[in-house]
Amino acid sequence: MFAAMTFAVNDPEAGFCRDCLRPQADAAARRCAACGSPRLLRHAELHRLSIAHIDCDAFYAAVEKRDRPELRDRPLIIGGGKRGVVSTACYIARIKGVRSAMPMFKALEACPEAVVIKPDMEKYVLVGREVRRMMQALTPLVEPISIDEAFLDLSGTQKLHGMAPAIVLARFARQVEREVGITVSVGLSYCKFLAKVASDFNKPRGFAVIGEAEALDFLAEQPVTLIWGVGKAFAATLARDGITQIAQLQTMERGTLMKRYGTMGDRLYHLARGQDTRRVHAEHGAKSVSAETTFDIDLAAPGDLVPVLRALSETVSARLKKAGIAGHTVTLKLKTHDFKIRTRNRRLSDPTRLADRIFSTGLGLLEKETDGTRYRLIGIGVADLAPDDRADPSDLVDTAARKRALAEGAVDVLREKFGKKAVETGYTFGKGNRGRPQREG
Ligand code: TTP
Ligand code: MG
Ligand code: MG
Repeated sequence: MFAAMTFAVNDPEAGFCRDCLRPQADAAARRCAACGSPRLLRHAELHRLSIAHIDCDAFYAAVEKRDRPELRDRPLIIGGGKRGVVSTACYIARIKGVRSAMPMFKALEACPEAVVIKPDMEKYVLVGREVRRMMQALTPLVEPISIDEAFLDLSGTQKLHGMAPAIVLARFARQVEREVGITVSVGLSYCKFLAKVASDFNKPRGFAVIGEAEALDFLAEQPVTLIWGVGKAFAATLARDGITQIAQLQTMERGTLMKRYGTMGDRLYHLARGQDTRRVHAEHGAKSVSAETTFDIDLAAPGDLVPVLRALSETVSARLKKAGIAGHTVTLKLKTHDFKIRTRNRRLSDPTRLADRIFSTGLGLLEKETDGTRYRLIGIGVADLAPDDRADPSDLVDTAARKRALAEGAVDVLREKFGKKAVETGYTFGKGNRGRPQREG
């Protein structure tokens, strides 16, 4: 594995190869000394930058080409459907002028030989999720922007990966190509604004770097529309005031811009200078995943409470698996007949997403609370969320737990195939649903 290779001695000016990932010794070479690839990446700040934006190339079209290799070299348009517009077009069709949001008849005028496929959203959502999970294996700081793109903050991950963020990202792009069968473009910079700009720079299969040193000069040459939030209408306003280039904004004072354009003026001032302090926020900011049930009548007996706990654990587990996350702490919540809330937590040795581990941990907590108290509500959840690649390691010391984990994997497969009701576990079998299941954030 490449993680085991060391890239420590790597002159950023000489860079590395995006295909074989090997460091390059010759800063002037045009091809990789090891594999001959021309895709060399060099930049003076290469090993210092850690804010990335990744966007899939011609996303819907790429997925369809993957599934229909005979279309690989043909112009392909995804669209039609109800609104009769282009969702996206492959890069071959783009050469002919086809663009997203174009009416389909116009697109076909520009490229009559194009193959048209209706969007299959379900499929794209699954592929998008697969790519996102792979991102989450690189850093917990993944901020999704849309179905095919996200920001990643890789600061401080060098030790974990044994290589600089730039190489981690190139390896990621290669992994997506090999494992998912589509391509991505990467932008690497010191802030979100320029990372996003960079990812668009040499699409498809791009990898562009914008460092701090060149940010001002780079921005000076760009139109104002590059700035986040400057859409058509606002660009027209600026144009009326004689401003079309970022270079002009760079000479203006903050006060003047704010007086004219309010908070947007403040943004223009800072972004024109490459100043963007927005942080990368992890997905949705969810802190826990839980499920709870309020009973129709108050319950006290373990025999009544335990099956409900089991069913709720399965719900939580299913949500975790769907989101590709796991939780480090299991929380049991009880509400007594007189509305007093009791919460009990236990931190696990490693994050889990398995119903069995959530349930058995919750059971341990519940045992201490079944002292005759009547409860009107029970809930179970996990907190301290983490990407699920570190969850439930297969070398769990408890071999019985390992067996159950494997069995649970098999149950998941069956359920996926035949539906949730096809496989019921001992605890839930035949019990039905006793209350109203509720969802928590
Ligand atoms: P984008 O990332 O904007 O576009 P893209 O991935 O097709 O092409 P590229 O990034 O290489 O420029 O959007 C992602 C998907 O979102 C796209 O494949 C289809 C869908 N989409 C629409 O349905 N309508 C639109 O107007 C746009 C822009 C995108
Ligand atoms: Mg895209
Ligand atoms: Mg996108």
